[in-house]
Amino acid sequence: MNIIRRKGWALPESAVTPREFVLNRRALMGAPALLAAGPALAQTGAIPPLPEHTRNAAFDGGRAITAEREATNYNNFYEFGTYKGIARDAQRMPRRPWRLKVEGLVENPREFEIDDLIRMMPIEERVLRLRCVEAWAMTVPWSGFALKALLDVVKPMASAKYLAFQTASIPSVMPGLRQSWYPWPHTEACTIQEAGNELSFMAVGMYGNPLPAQNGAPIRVLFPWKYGFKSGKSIVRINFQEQRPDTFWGTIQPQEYGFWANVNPEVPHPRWSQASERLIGSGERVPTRIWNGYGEQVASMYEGMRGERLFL
Ligand SMILES: Nc1nc2c(c(=O)[nH]1)N[C@H]1C(S)=C(S)[C@@H](COP(=O)(O)O)O[C@H]1N2
Ligand SMILES: [Mo]
Repeated sequence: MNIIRRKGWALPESAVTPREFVLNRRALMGAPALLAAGPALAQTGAIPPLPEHTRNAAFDGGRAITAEREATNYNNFYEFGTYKGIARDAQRMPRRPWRLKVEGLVENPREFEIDDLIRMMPIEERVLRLRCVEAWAMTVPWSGFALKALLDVVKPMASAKYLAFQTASIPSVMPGLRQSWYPWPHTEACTIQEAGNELSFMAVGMYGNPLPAQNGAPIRVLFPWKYGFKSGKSIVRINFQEQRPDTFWGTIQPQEYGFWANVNPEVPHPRWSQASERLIGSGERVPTRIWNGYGEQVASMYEGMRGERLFL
């Protein structure tokens, strides 16, 4: 058994709040919005360690785990900027307090305080591959819970066909939100059937520790068989709805980033091949696999679907 404990050096966030964040708060003290948020920001503090949990041997990643410093320093998180080096600036994002609303067509709509949610869910570790549409990939030990377990708590109604995952918008720390041509807030979506698939995962940690800001703290979704842009970060709201939600990338460029976005080496992006992928860290190139190698768990969901562009 593989028990995951926090590292001894895991500190309350207040002890590691970077200087820029402190300066930023002071610089903006006069802003009415921030005054309103003042008490909440003042409480930005302890991030509890993850509860003890074990690795689920059914998800071993199938390849070498990416070095932690690579996976946490090469990111896509457009709220902080459109370049890969957003990790440092993302530290300004307050990770507590944090609430996740789960609402819409569910019998038990809930607003979870994040640490209550983590305490109540069955936390496990899974090593999963993440494949970005830009043709790089990483393999990460994520801690979290099956999205299915959340469905069991909120109980979707029969009319719920889709889930929309909305990322936090915090203009005071997310300079990307000023790029007003993007359809903020970042929203991505899946079907109710995809949400109930055992592979759909809500991550709250990686490498045994709470998620770092740049990877989507404190909670993000993962659809390991789809291109990474479907896996929204820093989620504040999950809405169950009947209509297919408008999505971030589907609004920007629907011809290049479709709703389904399942990984397939034989369906090129209009501007580049998807036949192979680069493993971040090692730089090695390996062949891309259909469904990112997870066909056994997911392919049957799409059997017989007609008229849908399943692969981008
Ligand atoms: N809110 C939000 N979520 C997001 C993104 C983003 O820009 N904003 N980028 C996506 C893309 S394109 C990828 S590949 C993954 C990257 O996750 P990582 O930085 O943890 O590797 O996050 C996805 N989730
Ligand atoms: Mo991506």
